[in-house]
Amino acid sequence: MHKFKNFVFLFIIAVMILAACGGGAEEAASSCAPNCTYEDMVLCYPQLGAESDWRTANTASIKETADEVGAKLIFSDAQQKQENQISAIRACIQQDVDVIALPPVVEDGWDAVLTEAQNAGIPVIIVDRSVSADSSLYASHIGSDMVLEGERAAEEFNKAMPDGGAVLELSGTTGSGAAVGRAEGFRNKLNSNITILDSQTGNFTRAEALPVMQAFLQKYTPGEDFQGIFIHNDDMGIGAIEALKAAGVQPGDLFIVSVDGTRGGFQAMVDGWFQADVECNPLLGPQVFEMALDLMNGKTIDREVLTNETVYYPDTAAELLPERQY
Ligand code: GYE
Repeated sequence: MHKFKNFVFLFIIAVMILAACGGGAEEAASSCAPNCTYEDMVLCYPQLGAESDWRTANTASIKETADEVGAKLIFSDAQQKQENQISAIRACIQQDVDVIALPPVVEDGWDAVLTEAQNAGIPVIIVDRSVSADSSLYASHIGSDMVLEGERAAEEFNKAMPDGGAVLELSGTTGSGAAVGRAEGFRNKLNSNITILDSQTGNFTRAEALPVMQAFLQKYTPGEDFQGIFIHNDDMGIGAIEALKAAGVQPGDLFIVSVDGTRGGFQAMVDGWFQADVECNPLLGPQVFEMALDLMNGKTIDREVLTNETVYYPDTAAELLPERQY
């Protein structure tokens, strides 16, 4: 009986400890809750880099929203290096920010620093790309459905190449949620009579895509060995076009589908190089700040917020180009 009482006592203690540690999104409320305003907010945005026009637009959206609502923003640029993002997060934890909004350069390797933020009682919103960490380590994810984007791209090739063919893939940063998701979606939906002849990364940049495309053109003859290219973002597409032009390829010789829908991508459609551009919207600032405020006020938030997106085509590109915000 004595032993049993001890057991019950220890069990109750264990339950109490677990209850105290288990940080749900709603428990992370700030001391100003439930009346926190944007003036109370310090938001940390350890941006992953400045690799593309998409990224530039994302940074601008975050900075503009902070200014508009009157919140304090701690912004940094990790130059596409995860270790820099991790150091920036640690610095933000040290400064006891209210919320961290993290656009992760790659999917893996976040468990330790997310646990540190959680232990410090700072909620983390994962923005744009996803993480592989357990979802109990962050409050929510706001961003695009990268798998769906890859599927949409595949459907364009299926329509354009009903009798099959071969395509090249210029993929984004290795291990990034955007590249992994787009590659997966593309393979999910691509008809079995269309083969992926080769796939190489251009790290989402113009500068790195150019030599990758040049190397492809050394190895494979356009029109003969491959009829199309799936490119994971517009900046790499623009780098690839330079290589194609230099090799004497004409707009329309190949069926090219890109992702993002930046002004550069629209121009490439106007010029006849891209046959479709799958939208990926970088203007996430307003949603991020709104959710951050809800977290500070202890409100229940959605664990996943996906952006509504479409596919753009050359027939409306010239008309839409002047209105593009990025
Ligand atoms: O497509 C690309 C950028 O993660 C969705 O990153 C983002 C991607 C975007 O470099 O242009």
